[in-house]
Amino acid sequence: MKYTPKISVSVMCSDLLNLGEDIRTLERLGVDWLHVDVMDAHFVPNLTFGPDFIKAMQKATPLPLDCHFMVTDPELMLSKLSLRPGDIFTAHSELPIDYSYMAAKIHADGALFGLAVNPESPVDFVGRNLDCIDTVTLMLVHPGFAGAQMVDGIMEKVGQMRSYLDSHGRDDIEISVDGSVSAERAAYMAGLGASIFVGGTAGIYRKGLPLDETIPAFRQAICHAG
Ligand code: S6P
Ligand code: MG
Repeated sequence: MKYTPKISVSVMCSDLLNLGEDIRTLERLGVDWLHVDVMDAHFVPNLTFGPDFIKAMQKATPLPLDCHFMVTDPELMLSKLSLRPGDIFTAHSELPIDYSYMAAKIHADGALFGLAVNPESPVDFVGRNLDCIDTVTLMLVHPGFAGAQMVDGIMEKVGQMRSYLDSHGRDDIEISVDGSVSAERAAYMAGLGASIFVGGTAGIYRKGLPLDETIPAFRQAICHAG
């Protein structure tokens, strides 16, 4: 397999009043990244975490933070953070921004820069920033909420994005999938070229099932696919 599959667990799905304990469990179970959804109630109709929360998370865990900014002003967010080597800063491709300046700052800290693509956005929305990105996140749901329903037929976009990136000389860019990613769907999308799987209520925080069960099952699914 060309890319090492990674599990990025969505923090907004955890028990926030016991987050410290949850983080210890996720570390013990060997998840790769923690996914932090930042929402501003403008770019998406919901409000979640901000830079101070990310700073607290950086102190709480050595795991890379996979920060997904669903905001209209990602540059403001970047100005309020110092990223650690290995952290990921993902902004949205729908904003009319030339990200090269922000990406240079992020890369100078040893962090990664990614672009997210909403379900209705075409794959070539990443085109004008192709030179400065390390990852692409495909939204499989309309962003804003955990537990949302997957958009019909959207998983096929993984293959389309993989072809687009490969044919533009960027076969090194890893594809992340975010939203209603179950273990079964993750295995299917691993076969189409995705390698980063955001796990929320569909894959990791499943009703009535402990993390000790869901995480090994999810790992098994993504490691034996593709
Ligand atoms: C959605 C957000 C996601 C969610 C994740 C939750 O706007 O970007 O990262 O946290 O989708 O997973 P699930 O399985 O509940 O959809
Ligand atoms: Mg997200």
